[in-house]
Amino acid sequence: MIQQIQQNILLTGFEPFEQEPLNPSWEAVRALDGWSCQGARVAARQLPCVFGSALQVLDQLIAELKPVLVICVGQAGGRSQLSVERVAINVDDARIADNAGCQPIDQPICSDGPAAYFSTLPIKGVVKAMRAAGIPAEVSQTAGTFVCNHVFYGLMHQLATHAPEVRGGFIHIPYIPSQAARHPGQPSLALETVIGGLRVALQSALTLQQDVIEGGGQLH
Ligand code: PCA
Repeated sequence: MIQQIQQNILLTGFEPFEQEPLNPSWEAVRALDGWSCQGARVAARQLPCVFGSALQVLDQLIAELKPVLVICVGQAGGRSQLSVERVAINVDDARIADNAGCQPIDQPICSDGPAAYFSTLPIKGVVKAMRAAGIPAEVSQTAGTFVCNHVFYGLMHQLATHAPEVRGGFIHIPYIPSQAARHPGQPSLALETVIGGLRVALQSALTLQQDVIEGGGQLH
């Protein structure tokens, strides 16, 4: 009998941080746990919002699941669209303490790593497909310098050095409405919309061989 080997997609979200009762990144990715896309199956996992340990957990998950695609997702309160991140930079510079009370300032994530890594997702294609599906999306030029950028950089370093054939990237998502209700004036997107956008991202990342050539830059 031929045994079918199940291919895994690793999709991560974060635990809540900065006094939020929930993190929409975890709420969205856990809704996709077990979802099949292009013959691969989503394994949704939670990362701690802690410098260092988040990457230890991520590296263990990659070793265990041997995913064909990794997308990490995080909350970016204040943003209004799904933000497909272009680049991870080699620095931790925390405005607030992480969930373990650490607040690194101007520390390299990897002392012998390059200054930056680009996402290996077809970022323009993902944004185009999200918009075509009616989901507000943008290319983002910075993932910040907190735990999300830390995880994004660590992910790309791990893949570049150990599994260069595996695509990886990071998507920031806005608050969901229940959070924005406690932060008057802040934009939000419904959880269902975010989940739909992540489905589109996974589909595009597994099917688009090459990124589309389309403007996605910013003047400043
Ligand atoms: N957002 C934070 C860390 C965890 C999360 O969901 C960030 O943007 O760095």
